[in-house]
Amino acid sequence: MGKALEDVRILDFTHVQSGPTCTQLLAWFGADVIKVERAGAGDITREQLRDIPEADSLYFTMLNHNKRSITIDTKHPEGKLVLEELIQSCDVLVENFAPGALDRMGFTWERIQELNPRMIVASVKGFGPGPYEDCKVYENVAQCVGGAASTTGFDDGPPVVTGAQIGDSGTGLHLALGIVTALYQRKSTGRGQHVLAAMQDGVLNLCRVKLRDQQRLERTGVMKEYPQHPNGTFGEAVPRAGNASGGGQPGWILKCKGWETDPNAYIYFIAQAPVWAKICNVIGREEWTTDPNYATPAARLPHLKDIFAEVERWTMTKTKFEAMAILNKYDIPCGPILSMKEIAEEPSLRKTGTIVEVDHPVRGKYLTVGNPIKLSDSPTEVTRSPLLGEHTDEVMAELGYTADQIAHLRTVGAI
Ligand code: CAO
Repeated sequence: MGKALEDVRILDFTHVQSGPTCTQLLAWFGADVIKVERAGAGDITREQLRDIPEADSLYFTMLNHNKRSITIDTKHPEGKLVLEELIQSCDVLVENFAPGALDRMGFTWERIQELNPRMIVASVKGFGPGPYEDCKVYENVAQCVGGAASTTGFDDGPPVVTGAQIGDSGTGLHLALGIVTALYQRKSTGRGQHVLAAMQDGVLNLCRVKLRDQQRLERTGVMKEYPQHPNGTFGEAVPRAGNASGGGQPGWILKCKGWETDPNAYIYFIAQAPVWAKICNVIGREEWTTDPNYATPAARLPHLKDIFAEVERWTMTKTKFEAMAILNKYDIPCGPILSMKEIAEEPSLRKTGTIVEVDHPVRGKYLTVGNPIKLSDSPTEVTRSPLLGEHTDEVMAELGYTADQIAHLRTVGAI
C-alpha cells in the first residue's frame, strides 16, 4: 500500500525534541526525511540520558525513526554548496535552531526562496515576534510561558509542570499540521511559504479552556465547578484546579484498593449528569437521586467534595481495574491511572502499533511509541533511527556526486 506523503522530500534540520517529533510524524506518513547533522556529534540527544554506553540514547532513537542521516558542516563553504543542492531538491526545510541560527549560516528566507521558490520553510521557535523572540526555549519554559504551569497543581502549592511534553511534542504536532497545510496550498499557488509554530503559542492553544475560564472569572468572580467553590476563594487569575475536570463534567482522582503502597492505585472518576442515578446505585446512595441537594447538576456543585469522598469510599474497596469494569457496565466515565510499566505491557497497544518494539544494530531491542495517528490507506511501519551519517554517501550519490567527489568533500571536512 502507498504512503500519504511518499512524494514529499524533507530537509530535516531539527534537533532535540520539538522539531524531531514533527519530522518523525511526516516520515511515518511516508515522507523521505533527510536529517542533516553535524559530523562527529550529531543531534545532541544522541548522547543525552544514555542508558547503554556508545549507543544512541532512547531520547534520540524514539524521536528519529524512519529518517535518513547525513552529516554536513554547514559552515564549511563546500558544505554550504551541498546544502544548497539539498534545498533545491527538497519540498520542505524543517528547523528548530535558536533564533537567527539559520540566517547566520547564510540561509535566510530570501536566499532559500532564491534557491527554491517552492520550498516550505517550517520553524519551531520558543516565542513568536515580540519582546522574547530571541530567547532560547525548552519544554518546561514553554509550559510556564504558555499558561500551563500557572493552571496546573493544587491551590495550596506552587505551579507544576506536566509530564506530557506539550511544549516540545505538542508544538511539533502543530508544526506538522502547518507543513501539510502549506503543501496543500502550494498545489494551487506553486509557492512555498514560511510556517512558524511558537512553543508559547502551541502550549496556549492546548490551554485554550483556561483562557475561557479567565474571562468567565472576570465576568462572574466565581467558577462553580472549581474546587475553590464553595470552600476557597478566587483571586484575579484562573487558579490551579487540582484534578478537577477542565470541562462541564465534574471529575476527580480517587483512591483505589492498594493505594497505601501502590502510587498508581487510583482512578479518574467523572460524575456525569446522565448517569447520576447509576452512580448513586453503584455506591449505595440511592437517596441522592431524589435529595434536592444532590438531584441536579447545579445542586451538586457545592457538594462535589463530599460526593467524591463518598464515591472514594466505594472505589477504595476495589482495585482500579475492578472499579473500571463495574463502572463501565453502567456507562459511567472513568479511567484507571496507568503507570508507564502497565502501558508498556498493555497487549492492545502493541496490537494497534501504538507501542512498538524496534531493533537497533547497536542498542538492540527497545520499545517506542508508534504513530498515534492511524490512516487506513497509509499504514505506518516504524523503522529504527539512523546511525550518525549512515546515509551520507547514499544521499550524496542521489544528488549526483561521484565517489571521488564524496571522498574529496570528506577529506576537506565538508561532509
Ligand atoms: N554544521 C555546522 N553548524 C551547525 C550544524 C551543522 N550541521 N548544525 C547546527 N549548527 C550550528 C548552528 O548554526 C548554531 O550555530 P550559531 O550559534 O553559531 O549560529 C549552533 O550549531 C547551535 O544551534 P542552536 O543555537 O540551535 O543550539 P543550542 O544547543 O545552543 O540551543 C535550543 C538549543 C533548543 C535551546 C535552541 O535550538 C532553540 O531555542 N530552539 C528553538 C526552540 C526549540 O525548538 N526548543 C525545543 C528544544 S527541545 O526541548
